[in-house]
Amino acid sequence: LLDTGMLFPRESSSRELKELSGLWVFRADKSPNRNQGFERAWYKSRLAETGPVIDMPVPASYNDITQDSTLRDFIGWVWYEREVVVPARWITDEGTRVVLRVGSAHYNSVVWVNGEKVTEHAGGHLPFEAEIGSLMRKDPTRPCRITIAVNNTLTLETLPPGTIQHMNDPIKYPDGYFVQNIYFDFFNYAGIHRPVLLYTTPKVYVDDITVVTDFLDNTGFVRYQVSVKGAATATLKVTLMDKDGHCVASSNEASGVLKVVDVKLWWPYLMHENPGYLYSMESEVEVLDVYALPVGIRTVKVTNTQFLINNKPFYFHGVNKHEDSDIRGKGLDWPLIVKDFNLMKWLGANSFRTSHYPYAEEILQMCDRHGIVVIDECPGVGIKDIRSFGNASLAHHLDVMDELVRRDKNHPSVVMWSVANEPAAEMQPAALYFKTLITHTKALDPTRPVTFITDSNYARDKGAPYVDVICVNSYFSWYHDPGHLEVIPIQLNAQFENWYGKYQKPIIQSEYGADAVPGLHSDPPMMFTEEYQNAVLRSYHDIFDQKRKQYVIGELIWNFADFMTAQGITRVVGNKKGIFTRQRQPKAGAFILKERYWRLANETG
Ligand code: GCB
Repeated sequence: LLDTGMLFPRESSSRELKELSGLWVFRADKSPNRNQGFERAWYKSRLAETGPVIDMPVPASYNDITQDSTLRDFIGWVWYEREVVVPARWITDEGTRVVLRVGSAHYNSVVWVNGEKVTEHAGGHLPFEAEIGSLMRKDPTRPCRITIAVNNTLTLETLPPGTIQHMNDPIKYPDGYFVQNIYFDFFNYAGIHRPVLLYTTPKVYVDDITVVTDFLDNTGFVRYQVSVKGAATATLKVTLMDKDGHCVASSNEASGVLKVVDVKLWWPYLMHENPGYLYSMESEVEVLDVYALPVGIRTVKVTNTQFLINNKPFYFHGVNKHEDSDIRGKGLDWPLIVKDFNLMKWLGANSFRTSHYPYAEEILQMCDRHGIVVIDECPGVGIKDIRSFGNASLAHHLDVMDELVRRDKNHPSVVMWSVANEPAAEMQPAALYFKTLITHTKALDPTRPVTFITDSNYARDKGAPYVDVICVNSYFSWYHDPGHLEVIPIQLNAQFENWYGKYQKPIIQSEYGADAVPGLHSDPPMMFTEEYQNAVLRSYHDIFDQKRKQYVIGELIWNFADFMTAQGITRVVGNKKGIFTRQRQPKAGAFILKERYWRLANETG
């Protein structure tokens, strides 16, 4: 189990922060074995001294930044470097910890500071960090050189999994040719996707905080645990403050329960006139370290027909998203984030799923503040090969859940964990795999329901017995019976009745939709036109309306916006199932959803 916390870096009276966003020096290692950087120890000197370099923005995927298709489609190690000068007091004060934090880098990363390795990390969507102050103090006169090597190669043991296929036929392929096979439907963007930063803490510091909230009548309860590192004993003061900065509860214990009279609950934004209410829980160690955590007080429960937030039924009317946009790929981009939130509110969407990997913490913080509900999905997408159910894969999957829950456990917006998307759940090893994975996740967080998203047959799915909510994807009249809109009512009805009949658990339609190339029209509707996408949506909605008063507790459109995929014969410059284009302009389907979601908002919240 993980032995350190991963609190989001925040400035306070005891902590400073320095963002390293901007231009970094960059080189892809295009040597035949992709390993020259390690063989020649590129981290030992400035990258520019060992070969040609280019400018690379951070955060961003590197793939779409240049005109070079070999970089867009590159597989292997790329090298980033940046020199940074830090305030002298960070170095002279031996009592300061300087932490280097990478928000995320896809997929495997190794980090050096002034030529010395400080950490490595496997996994593309979660943060990692290392204390580097002691290293910087070895030679306080020189700037600090940070080198990060990132490798996007996916194997059967990575999440998502992939395979490297060597093409040895000399008649068809050049010498040494290989390709990356993937089993998921989005472009394998790579690079440093989220901000890299340096932050300081005192030697004695708040390392982790866990809060679990509850309420009874007008009283809120914040059960908390603060872990302090760097001292055997420390005097702690925990203060919970309301939005106006008034103290509403406090304690001097490292763990306990804070009672809040006249509690203001955290509500999703369409259920309450004052949604997304956040208290601030300030943890202060001796007078040394201060960390303020936003806290929303709310409960989540699942019955066999309902999903309850604060004991009120919640109906998910929302979207599936991707972190994806032109030029930046999967790089964190504030204008895009804020635009997407504005569009979700325009639509009346009350929720989304982080398909198919954990999104940036900055996005979850927006959800907390705006009262948007999140199904938090790990990168378990494309588990299709029987070898991906092996022990090494499972061990890594458990580790990723550890890291995900550690990072996201305190977000009130996160109401459910999704451990996978469309795995081959009918395969024999899936039963033990999902039993283990879901039991583990529930042990990490007993307060939230756990699910995975299935497209398997209800009678043969071996993971479904372990989930709290059945999440089903289906593409009737698209991948099955393409062009036959008339089959949707009968097939969708059967889908719901079969799943509910077998499991008596609430059901979310976690994906449905159709590709629409913006501007393509036909009446009567034909596949790939906006009219066809409209017709699919309308037909699904009719059945949702029949079932939502029974046990269907949500509908999430696939997808919020068009997104990039690998090239292939079914994808026309990416997946076009967005109701918005990749540039976030509405297709006709967006207006159908907008009308529907606002109607649902008025009926159900
Ligand atoms: C799915 C997948 C999603 C795809 C989508 C599609 O079932 O979960 O990742 O993009 O279908 O459009 O094929």
